[in-house]
Amino acid sequence: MFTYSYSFLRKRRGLQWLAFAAAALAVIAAGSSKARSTGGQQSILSIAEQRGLTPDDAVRAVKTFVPPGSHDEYLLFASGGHSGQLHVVGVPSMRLLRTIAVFTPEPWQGYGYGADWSEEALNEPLIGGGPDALRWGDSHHPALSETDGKYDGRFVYINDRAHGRIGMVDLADFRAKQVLQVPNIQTSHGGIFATPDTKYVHISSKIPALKGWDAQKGGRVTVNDHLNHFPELYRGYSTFVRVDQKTGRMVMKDSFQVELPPYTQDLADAGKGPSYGFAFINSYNVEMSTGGIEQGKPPIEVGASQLDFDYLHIVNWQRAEEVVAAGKFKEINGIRVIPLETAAAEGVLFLAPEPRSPHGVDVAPGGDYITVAGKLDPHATVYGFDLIKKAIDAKNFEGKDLYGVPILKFDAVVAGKVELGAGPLHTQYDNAGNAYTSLYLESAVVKWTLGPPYHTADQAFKVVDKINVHYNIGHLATAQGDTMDPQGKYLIAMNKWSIDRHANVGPLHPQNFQLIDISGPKMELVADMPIGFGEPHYAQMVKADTIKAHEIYDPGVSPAAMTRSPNAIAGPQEAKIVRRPGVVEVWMSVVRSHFTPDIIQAKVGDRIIVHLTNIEQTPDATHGFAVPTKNVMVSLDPGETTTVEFKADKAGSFSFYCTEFCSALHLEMQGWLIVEQ
Ligand code: RUQ
Ligand code: CUA
Repeated sequence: MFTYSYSFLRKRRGLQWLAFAAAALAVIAAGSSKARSTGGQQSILSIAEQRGLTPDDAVRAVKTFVPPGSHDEYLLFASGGHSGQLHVVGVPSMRLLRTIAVFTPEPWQGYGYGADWSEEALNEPLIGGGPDALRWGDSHHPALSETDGKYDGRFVYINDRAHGRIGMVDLADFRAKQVLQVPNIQTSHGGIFATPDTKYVHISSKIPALKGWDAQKGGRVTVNDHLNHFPELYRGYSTFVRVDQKTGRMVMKDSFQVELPPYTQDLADAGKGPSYGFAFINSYNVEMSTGGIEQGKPPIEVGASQLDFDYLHIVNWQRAEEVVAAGKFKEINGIRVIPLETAAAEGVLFLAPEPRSPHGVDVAPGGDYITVAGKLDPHATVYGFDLIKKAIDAKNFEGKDLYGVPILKFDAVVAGKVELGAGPLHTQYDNAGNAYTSLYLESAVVKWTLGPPYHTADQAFKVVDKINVHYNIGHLATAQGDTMDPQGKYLIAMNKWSIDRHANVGPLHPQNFQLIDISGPKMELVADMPIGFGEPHYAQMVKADTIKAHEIYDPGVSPAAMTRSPNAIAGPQEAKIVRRPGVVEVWMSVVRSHFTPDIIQAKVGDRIIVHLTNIEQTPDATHGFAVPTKNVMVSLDPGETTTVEFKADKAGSFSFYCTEFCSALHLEMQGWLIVEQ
């Protein structure tokens, strides 16, 4: 079966390869007839020799190989960072399957180029002021929807770190359907997370913003002096955005905010199981340093690190619902807000000290432990939810902060501390009571044990393994590792620097995802994947068969509403052009290889409205509708009806065309827009 070169074996890792070959033979002998019949095995070793691969490389290749035509077991939904988008990657093959446009226009998907809601959403002026058309976002933390604490494959939400925006992607068709501006928040970080039932998605502010923006509207302090009144004028906001269970859309009128002190709130996570109804938000800069070296103040990174402790914020959102229902809120910029004093007085908000300047806060699958990673401190601090609950009930407070928020006693709520290494940031979990924390400064992932009931007290909170990654890891994601159904198996290290890991494509290197096999007692690095498009932050990994997207739309469906569009037509026979003063409205059918009508006549200044129906019912029969010299580029999937509107602003003939190579006569799939003077 195998022919191998003895000189190769002798020269190089002969014994290892012999062992590997024997093992491989055994596998093949025990395996399918398919493996035996391909006839390709004879050259495995000679290929390995030619390519300079080691037996370990061969193991890695086999672990990650997904044969042509086969599918990956998991899908990774990874943020696209300041590309503003969301990436979908297959695991274990580490192949990019799809990028979904969310915060940034994307012509391939016809996103933000004249069609339907995406045009409006991306052109909506910001609450509180901003440009007419914000053309970027910084996507950080995706959150798949959950039912009973498990991913349910319905929707995915993602925040815009640069703004208080949330994008919602419908997994029925992998398209963004809503970009919601959350009031009173300028920048965001805490979340998105979904509550275990997706009743709410949560987002909190990053850098505190002017309280409800009202100081901007002629408050008593001038703009120049705002920062000198930081503790009075600025606030953070924790937002519970209500989700419509049928459409996944976020509904502002049923949402509410809890006002927070102007500490810099960082990451956040949802309670589940025993901690259902609670949310946990980290903070740093409780010193409220604003920088300003010229004014004799310390730079922020120094000013924000003066105290030994910052505060973990504990929000009882079920209590908050009652407080809102009792009318104890103020409406600010269209959302119901529980003022800080009310939140403190009514048992909505508590603080617990956490060692200085932490970063991630991650709730374990059982909802029982909450890990706060040290960033500047080499430890993880693990809080017990039972301890938190007990301390709240017993009013075991060490005092109150400046704003009257009760502070729980540190020793009363901490279940364990683990020394992990340099620069711990984020934590994920497996199905055996282990935690995995990224070590940014050390470029490593460390595996450690949780306490009872997973590990006995003497085995609890101990480091059990560590692996190097390349390089400067930020987030990490284990398979379903932030749900109540963690799978173990795989871990993705999301590295900020790649340095020498990939071919040099210029000074802006790709980010580097690394796949780590965590199924055995030792973690094993099995693949690198360059991400040459934005800087991913967090990702979530879900069993691929949880998601059941459509292959085609039913005839005439508008993806924005997922219902049949009133402007759908059945075929070319229903195509028509209707003219009114200043408006040309077209109902156009699109099919291989023709637009009907294929000539549209208009006058300069006319508003042109085209309702396009792709009447195909064949998977992959996507067509485009692109108009040169206009920002009009629509992508139409099989069955889809979409409307595009634009202005005929200058005279001329414009040859619109189909942008997808859809058929042998694709190149003939074009028409004319004639604009008369
Ligand atoms: S961040 S690398 Cu999630 Cu925005 Cu930690
Ligand atoms: Cu339709 Cu090309």
